[in-house]
Amino acid sequence: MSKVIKNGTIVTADRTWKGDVLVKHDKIIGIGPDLHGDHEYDATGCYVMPGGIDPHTHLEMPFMGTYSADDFESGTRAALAGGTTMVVDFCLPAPGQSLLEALQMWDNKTSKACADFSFHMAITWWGEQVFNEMATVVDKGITSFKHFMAYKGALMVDDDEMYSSFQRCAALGALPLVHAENGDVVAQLQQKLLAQGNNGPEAHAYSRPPEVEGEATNRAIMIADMAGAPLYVVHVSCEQAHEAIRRARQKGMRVFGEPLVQHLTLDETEYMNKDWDHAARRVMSPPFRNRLHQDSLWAGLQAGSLQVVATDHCAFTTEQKRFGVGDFTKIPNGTGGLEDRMPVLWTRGVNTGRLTMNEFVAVTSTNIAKILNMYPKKGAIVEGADADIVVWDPKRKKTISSKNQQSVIDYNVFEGFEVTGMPRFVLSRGELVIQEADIMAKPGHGEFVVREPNAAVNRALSKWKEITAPRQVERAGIPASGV
Ligand code: DUC
Ligand code: ZN
Ligand code: ZN
Ligand code: ZN
Repeated sequence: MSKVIKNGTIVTADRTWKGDVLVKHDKIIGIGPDLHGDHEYDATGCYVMPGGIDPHTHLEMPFMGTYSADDFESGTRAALAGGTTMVVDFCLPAPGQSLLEALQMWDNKTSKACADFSFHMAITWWGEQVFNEMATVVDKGITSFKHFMAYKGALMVDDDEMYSSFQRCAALGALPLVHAENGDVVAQLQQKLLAQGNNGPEAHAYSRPPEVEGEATNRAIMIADMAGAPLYVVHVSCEQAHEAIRRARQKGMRVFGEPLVQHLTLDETEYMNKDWDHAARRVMSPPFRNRLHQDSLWAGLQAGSLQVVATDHCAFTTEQKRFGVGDFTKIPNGTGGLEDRMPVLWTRGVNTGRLTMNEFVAVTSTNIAKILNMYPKKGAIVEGADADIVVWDPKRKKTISSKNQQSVIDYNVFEGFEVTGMPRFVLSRGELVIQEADIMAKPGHGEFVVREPNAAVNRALSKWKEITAPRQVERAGIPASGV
């Protein structure tokens, strides 16, 4: 059975044109004027774009003494409702746990996924077993490894471990990712604030100033350079981190930066709200920043120094957030956003002129597929690509509210946002899953997407290694080599 999306304007990362899109089974098989199929979907007045990809989610993840509330079913249903047809989630081995065992656990969570998914593997400890298992993980199609530079005593790795892992990534053609915050400084600031009696959610932001992020981002970039690895910095929230990425890229280093839709649109005043629940619900790391940082992130997306927009969807209920009453360090870190990323970014980005439609497609889909090596299977409207398609109605409006969201939590950090621009139809590998307010997502439809390692040519960063290659100096009377 074939399907055709008719009378729309196709918008990709590089062009905009009128045309129909023909789908057979799970693939796009034709693009052109006046195509016909067994089922026709009317895209008059709409933009036909590659489905969104969220490169950063935490579904049903054990974290800070609890589990994030959205699982692969509610999380991917929320994603589809907002035009996102694929998520890349984090597989998080406990320190000391086998990567392969953790992968099996994560795989078991995905049986009810409604949309396609992939994983990044977290490196939470280091040893020969991890070194060896990383190769198997890459063979299984997971070609990115996440490193937490914060969460001291839990997930954090030190520079020794990070340098070892980055070198291993370079050898395997894998992409290292970092959560860049200086965990030692954060831990000290947390203790100092608590000792001063500063225990509310606003102290969360004081304990994680932009400097801790800037320092860690610079450090990770330099370590990646010395290891000969590219680098992807998750949730870039401030100018200090963005500046480090910009500078590295200008030097020819292959460094990528990912702002979140939350940091682009919500600011630090949220933590000053008199309502404890309101402030705690917005506790995430890094915290929301001020307007100057937001402007820096928007500028980065415009200039190309930041390439993708994610959510870091890690949703906790109010009840879970209340674990931190009296001690902000116990508030589970994380916010939702999967359903809202595309409509909010369109409304605040495209409708304001900050992003072109093509840039919108690039940062929500195509760039992500390219950086994570799944293009053009994902992130593209071309013949042969997976038919992950969003038919975007630029006039469709809603007011965001927790009352009609797919996430299982009891609030929404974007509550009250008016959005203009939402999906009319969404196809996930050729299946109609969204038709305006009707959600036909099927648990179990989602499949694991295999990703390739980087070609060798994509791995090199600066010339640091060649410049510093050891050269022995012969000296009279002294043997050139020590022993
Ligand atoms: N930050 C969060 O806010 N939640 C999940 C993990 C993270 O780094
Ligand atoms: Zn068929
Ligand atoms: Zn993080
Ligand atoms: Zn995260």
